[in-house]
Amino acid sequence: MVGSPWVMEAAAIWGERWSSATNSMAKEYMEVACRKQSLVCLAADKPTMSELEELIDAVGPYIAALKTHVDLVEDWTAERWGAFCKRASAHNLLIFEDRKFADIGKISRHQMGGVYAIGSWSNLVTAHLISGPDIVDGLQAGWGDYGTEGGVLLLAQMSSRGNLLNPNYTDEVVRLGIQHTGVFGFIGNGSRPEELKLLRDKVGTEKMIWTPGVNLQTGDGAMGQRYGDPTEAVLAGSDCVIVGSGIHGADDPASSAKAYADASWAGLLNR
Ligand code: S5P
Repeated sequence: MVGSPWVMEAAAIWGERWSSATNSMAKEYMEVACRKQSLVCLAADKPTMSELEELIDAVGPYIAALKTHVDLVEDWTAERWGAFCKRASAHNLLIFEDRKFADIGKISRHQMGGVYAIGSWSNLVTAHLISGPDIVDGLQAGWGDYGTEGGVLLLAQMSSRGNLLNPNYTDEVVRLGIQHTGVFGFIGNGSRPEELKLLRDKVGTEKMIWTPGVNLQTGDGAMGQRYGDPTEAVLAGSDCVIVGSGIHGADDPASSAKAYADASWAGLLNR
């Protein structure tokens, strides 16, 4: 990858985020984002394997990462999931299991195993820091148990209304997270650009901020979800917009994914 035209383009377009990134997976993501001109992570929240397979085939060219909730799939089998992950890799997508781990370090480590064996196929996972910073070491050990590597996205903010992640909590998550090499970045609130700007100021340039709560139709969503505009989220400091129903709930997921890709890319070019 070193010296390829895409790397040079990624360095120019991402600027300081590229030059100060310490994490190789972050560079992998930024390069794929440039190749596809998309800062979209698909939240593939579909309950059956066939719907997941159909979705990834339709939108793969327009997205730069894939987010899963493995435990909501009704007909999950290890074989079919393995094939699904291969499909994602064929589209050069990092696979991000949004498990929102929160237990003590040693239990989180074991939860990377179990039936789903998350540590064997995920590149990224989410975690709350409510139990303290050892959870990051636990998750890193969980990947190590499979001889794989990965990065943790810590929830610094949430998109849902009334959430309990107050500014003091956010500050502590950022303070502890930016020091840890096992932390890939932070989840920020994509529905509130002003909150996101503050988060970016605190995080600095080294770590990623990925943001759910993004939809081209801004406003309130189902069950307390809130939505902001993808271009505004990127302008405010988001490196990746996480989009679920805006894509998988659309009549034509492929053209919708393309619209989110265009909106997010415009944000990066203007940033
Ligand atoms: O604060 C958060 C954090 C996450 S990771 N708010 C969220 O909505 N998410 C996830 O983003 C959520 O689990 C879901 O998979 C996705 C948003 O989906 P959408 O359909 O609302 O776009």
